[in-house]
Amino acid sequence: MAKKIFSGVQPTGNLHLGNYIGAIKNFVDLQNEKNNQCIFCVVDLHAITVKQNPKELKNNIRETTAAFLASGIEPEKNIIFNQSLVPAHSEGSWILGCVARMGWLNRMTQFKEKAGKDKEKASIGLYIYPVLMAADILLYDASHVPVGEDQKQHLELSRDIAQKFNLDYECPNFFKIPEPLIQKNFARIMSLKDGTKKMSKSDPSDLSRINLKDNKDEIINKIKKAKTDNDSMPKDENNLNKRPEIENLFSIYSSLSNQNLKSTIDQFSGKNFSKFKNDLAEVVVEKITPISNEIKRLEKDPQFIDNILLNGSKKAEKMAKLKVEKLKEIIGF
Ligand code: AQP
Repeated sequence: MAKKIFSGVQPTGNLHLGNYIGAIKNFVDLQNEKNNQCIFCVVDLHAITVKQNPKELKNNIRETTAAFLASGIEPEKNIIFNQSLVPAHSEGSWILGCVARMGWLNRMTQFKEKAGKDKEKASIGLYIYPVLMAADILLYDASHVPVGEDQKQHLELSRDIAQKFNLDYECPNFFKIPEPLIQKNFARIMSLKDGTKKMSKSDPSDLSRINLKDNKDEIINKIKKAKTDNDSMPKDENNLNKRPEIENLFSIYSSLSNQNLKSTIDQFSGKNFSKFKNDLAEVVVEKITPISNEIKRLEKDPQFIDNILLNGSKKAEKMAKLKVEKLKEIIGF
């Protein structure tokens, strides 16, 4: 069945292997499925929920777009744009914010994690981040939303908002209820330094992640330094969940080699960790360095990237504006 896909990535710098395996790699697979219509958004309005340096933000918007292109997302086949070029996202978000309930938002674990202990000082934008995400998705009648596991809760909130709006305003099919598309395997890539923490752009340690712009030597060095444990090579999947660092490295190898965890375990059974790390580095270098080189090449031509975003935003604007107009009519504006 043809799907209408919407997904976004924040232009907050340091795009990493987790973003690639958990999101961008799937975007490429989805664009290649017959008849799918895909909209990929650089969600810059989401990025400013935490303070950004304006110059860096502009560069990061281009870098994220370059990462889409370098990973194989084709601008002719899909819509690629940045959120702030389409005002309907902000407008829709306000209206949906009047539908969402405080109790729902209070349950969002990402806010709790990102706001930390001092939530009084967190921006209101960070708190209502999932409402903007709901607007992003619902304004395009997206049927499916590919996200990493960490975004599942936000997607469920989008579904709740859509259902409540349809019910409150007695327009049963106005908002399409989107389905999450979460990979069954390797949905969450963890830090190379701590297997219990997700790999993240904002981790202060650069050694915790493989950046999509890392070169060969950086990748090899980071994998060499990745945390392991003192146990022997796993022989099966039993107990692997008690060895998060090992499970993570085996997951990365499996995902990039397009094989399941069991095949990777069998492949390295009886071998030592240095052999495994060498082979892992080889697989990561093979996958990531062409992407890294292409991102750097594209970044030398900012005008080219800006044109892609501008063209994409014109197509996106047409759809989102129409939906907001209908939304306003239903509300009574
Ligand atoms: N570690 C991860 N494993 C799998 N998927 C991941 N994603 C992010 N981290 C991992 C997925 O990548 C997509 C884009 O994410 P984002 O950049 O919009 O937001 P994020 O989840 O906040 O990314 P970070 O790296 O964790 O940033 P910070 O450090 O700022 O919080 C999403 O689909 C996400 O699931």
